[in-house]
Order: sequence, then C-alpha cells, then structure tokens
Amino acid sequence: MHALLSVVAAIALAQAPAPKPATPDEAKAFVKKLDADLRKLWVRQSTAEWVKSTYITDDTERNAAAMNEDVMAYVTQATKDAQRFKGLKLDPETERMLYLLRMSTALPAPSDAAKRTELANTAAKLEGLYGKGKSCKPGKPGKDGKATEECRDLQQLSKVMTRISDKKQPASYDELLEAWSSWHATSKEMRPLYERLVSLSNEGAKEFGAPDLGELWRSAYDMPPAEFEKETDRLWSQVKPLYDDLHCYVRGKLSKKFGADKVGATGPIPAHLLGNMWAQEWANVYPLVEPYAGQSSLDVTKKLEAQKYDPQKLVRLGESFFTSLGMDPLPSTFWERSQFVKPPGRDVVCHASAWDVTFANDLRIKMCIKIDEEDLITVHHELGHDYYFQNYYTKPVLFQQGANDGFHEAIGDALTLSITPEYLKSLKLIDALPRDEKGLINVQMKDALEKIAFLPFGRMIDQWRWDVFSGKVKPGEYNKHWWELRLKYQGIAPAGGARSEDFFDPGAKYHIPANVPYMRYFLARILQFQFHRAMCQAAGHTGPLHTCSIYGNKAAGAKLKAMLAMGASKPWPDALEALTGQRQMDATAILDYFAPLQAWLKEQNKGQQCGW
Ligand code: X8Z
Ligand code: ZN
Repeated sequence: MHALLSVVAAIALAQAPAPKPATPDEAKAFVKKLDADLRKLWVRQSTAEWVKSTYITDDTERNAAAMNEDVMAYVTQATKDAQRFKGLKLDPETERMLYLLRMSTALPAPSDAAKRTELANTAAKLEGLYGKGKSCKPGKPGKDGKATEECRDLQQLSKVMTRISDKKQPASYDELLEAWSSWHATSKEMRPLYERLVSLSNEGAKEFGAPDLGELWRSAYDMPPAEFEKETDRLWSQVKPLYDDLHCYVRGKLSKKFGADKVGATGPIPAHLLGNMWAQEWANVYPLVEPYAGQSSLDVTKKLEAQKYDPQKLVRLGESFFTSLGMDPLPSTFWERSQFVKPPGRDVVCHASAWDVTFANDLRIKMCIKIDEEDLITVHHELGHDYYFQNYYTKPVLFQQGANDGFHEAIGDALTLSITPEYLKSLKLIDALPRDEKGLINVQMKDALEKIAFLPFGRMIDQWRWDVFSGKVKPGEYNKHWWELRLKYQGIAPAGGARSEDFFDPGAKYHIPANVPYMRYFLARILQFQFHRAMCQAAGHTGPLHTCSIYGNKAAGAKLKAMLAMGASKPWPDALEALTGQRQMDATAILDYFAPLQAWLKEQNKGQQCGW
C-alpha cells in the first residue's frame, strides 16, 4: 500500500467506533430468534424429507435437497454469528442452545454456495441410491420375445439371509453368498459421491471450528472429543470378553454345520453366515446354535403369523407397552400418516425411522413391516423415538433431541428388555415358559445374538468414518480399511478373500450413504440395560436383572417420563442421573444381565482356541 494512504487508513481506523462487545441480553435475543427460525426451517425440511423418503423420485429428491440447502446455509451462518458470544457469561439455557446449534447438523456445509448445493445434492443422491438399490440379472424373454430383467431389492435379498436356519427351505451356503454378494455390489456407484461428501462436509466442519467432521461428531457428548473416544473404548473393553465368548461358541456351531473348510475352527467367521446382511445381529442363526434342544419353543414369528398379526396390530401391541407405563396413546394422526408397509409400485426408504414432522406431536413411523420377531422389536424401537418426541415437543426446538443421541436409540430397546417369556406367554406368543436353567440359557442365547453380537459392529462403523474424515484413510483404501475393522472388532471376514476397491462395501449399510452417525447405537446397547436396571429398581424388582419386566409399572414409567421430558435441555449426565442416579455410562448392567450365559459359554468353550 502507498505510504500516505496507509497513514490515512490508520487514522480512519482509529476514528471508527470500535465494534460493541456482545452482551448476554443480545445472546438471549439471538437464541430466541434462532428457535423461531430453526423451527420454521426444520419443519419445511422434515416435510420434504418425509415426502421424499416415502416416494423417491428425482423431483422429491431435488425438493428435499433444496430444503436441506436452506437449512445448511442458515446453520453455517448462525454458527458463525454465534461466535460473538464466546467467552460471555450466559444463562445456562442460552449457553446450551448455542452449544447445540453447532452440533445440530451431521452434515455441515461450507459457506460457498456452489459447494453447499453440491453437498446437498450429493447427500440426496447417496441416500436415494441406497433406497433404490437392486440387484438385477437378465430374466427369461417376455411373451413378446423382448429381453427382461429380474431384480431383487434389499428386502428380498435379506429374506434369503434370514433363511439360513429355515426348517422348510434352508438357504445353502452358495445361495447365502450369492444374496450377500448381490447386495454388496449395489453400492459400487456410491464411491465417487461418497468421496465428494467427505471432502465437502470436512470443509464445512472446518468452518464450524473442527479439524474434520469426525471430530465435530465426537464433540456432541458434553466432553472433549478425545475423551469421548476414550469412553467408547472403555465401554467396548468392558463388553469385549463376552463378545469373544459368544463369537467362539457360534463359530464352533457354524463350523459343524458348514464344514471346517468353510468355517475354520480358528479365525474369523464368513460375513454371510450370520443370518443378517451386515452380520450385525445374529438372531436368525439361533436354531443352529440353540444350547438345549427340546425346550419350549421361542419362535415368536410362527405365532405372530398363526395369530394373523398384521402391521397395524403389531404397532398397537407396541403402543400398549408404552401406555401400560402411564404414557399417552399415540395421536390419531399417527395412524393416518405413518407408513407401515411398502407401498406398491414406487421406491421408498424402507429403513425404519420415527418422526415428529412438525415438531408438534406429529408422530409417525416409516417402516416396511414384515410380520416377524425382528420387526416386533423394531416397532418398539421406533416407538421409543416417538415417545421421546411426545414427551418433549413443547420445548424449544434445539432441546427437542435426546440427552445424547445414544439415549434416543435406547428407549424403545430398554422396554423390549421387559418382553420376557412371561409377557410373551400372556400374549400367547409362546406356548410355555422356559422351565429351568436350560430354558434360561436358551432365552439368553437368543437375546445375546441380538444384543451382544451387535456391540463390535456398533463400535466399528464410526471408527471407519472417523478414520475417513480425518484423512487417515484415503479413498483408495476405503474397502480395505472397512474389512480391517470388521476383522478387528467383529472377527468376521468376506468369503473368497479380500474385497477389492472396485466395491464400496460401507455403502451397503444404510447409515453410510444416509450419513447418520452410528456410535449412538453402540451407546444405546449399553445404556438400554442401564435404563432397564434403573426402571426395575423403581418398580421394586429385587431378583436377577434378566427376570425383571416393568410392563404395567407406573412408577418405572414416571421415572422414564421425567428423563424423556428433559430432552436435550441439560448435559446428558444430568439426564442419566435423573433416571439411574449415575453420571457415567456403564456396561455393568448388560454384563449382569448376561451373567448366566457368560458362565455357560465359558464352560462350553473350554478347550477351544477362541479369538481370531
Ligand atoms: O437404524 C436403526 C433403526 C432406526 S434408528 C431401525 N437401527 C440400527 C440399524 O438398523 O443398523 C436400530 C439398530 C441399529
Ligand atoms: Zn432408532
């Protein structure tokens, strides 16, 4: 700059009034406006999302992406504006809202408008690809002689996976592998889009003051991000020994069934042999690993079919559990607006979810319900979300969230822990109660295949994303790292050796293309037992934890309600304390619950070389 000019500029600067320091009152006014603005934007956004998810077309996708873009633009700007209040002594409510604002999106956008548009469109395309995913091959020529295609979607391919232990029509090793491989080929084309999503959202995260998106996600737990990561490791190390015992036992049984050439007595389990597309929950292999044959049947699916349950009746059953605790019935609009079954002739996002579309008790679930035990549990899971919404919808919108996201995922599941054999028998969903220790071990095995098998999967998904977002793992190693973590945490491996980088296997799991953080589900598996233990105490239960059911207990319901009503208005340790008296997440409840099974597994595994 010219010397004289710079002197002039310096004088002008000295004379300009200094920017006024922000005041606590301004911060209060800021969050008041923020609440009103966000409410308006979020209602528009979730309306567009609902329409898109229940009717995937180019138009609804574009429409939803446009709304997301508006929200992104607003949140990016508001987060920057809120910087003015940093360091001020604020009232707790204002302080909390400003904290939650920065965490309010899983997909922060850069302020550059073109990049923001690209990010919103990329995210929409990725989720759309998952919802539309199909595996097609040439079919028989049609009557007119023209070529046809035979396509199978996730529901159809998953159905094959569940037939691993079917009595009438068991799927063979090769059939299972074919279904698994077919689904895992559908996500190939997501790879370049995902790369863009990582790079653009990382740019956004930087503008939010985080080094990368993984760290921003880890900042949402009322503690420094590094400490949160340590917490997840601590919890995982508490439960890993039990997982290892289960893995060892199941591997032994699968080895017997499929032969040692397919499932070795040591080493990982092939990923397609656990009755689930992602090997995340293993309940479908129960008949293959049943500890004691000849006990009373635990096959709820058969009974649901025999009793002619339809989707509506299944959801009513879920609702009745919540009302038995003293909660309100679901609003009539729930029954009018929810999607229970896959509508014919159009693509929808079948992955189950729960909604309060207008943040005003406008509760819904969106599912493609099958009449089986898995969806009986999922219905309770989704209603858990809806009942959280129902208890906090009068709060400011930023407080209309779980105390942390793991809490939200844990509510419905905590209640399903009270779906005991006694409860099922009262509904005539099983004929007889397990009689003795053997019956108990059978029940616990079934529960563990659901709850314990999930833990390493829940822990590894975001480890992969954290490593991707931080740049530790480059795009050329996406698949390699995915399978390294699958091996490390779960002890599973793809059949037929390494999967090449032609595939994008992470994309075959909904939450990756949909960009839903996953650590919440790991936390939830642990928290739900902690919640269950506390509610059982409130209900006056004294015996072992696995014998407790809080069904119909209003005292337990009142305690739960009190926590739900807090939403995210307080740091999560306060909410945890309100229900459990503890301020730390703690895996001792899940370990207590499964103590009988763990002792039994240790006995069974004697002489085996466990681990992989
Ligand atoms: O995504 C879900 C719910 C919707 S929040 C159906 N879950 C995870 C999954 O399916 O992978 C519930 C269990 C874990
Ligand atoms: Zn959920």
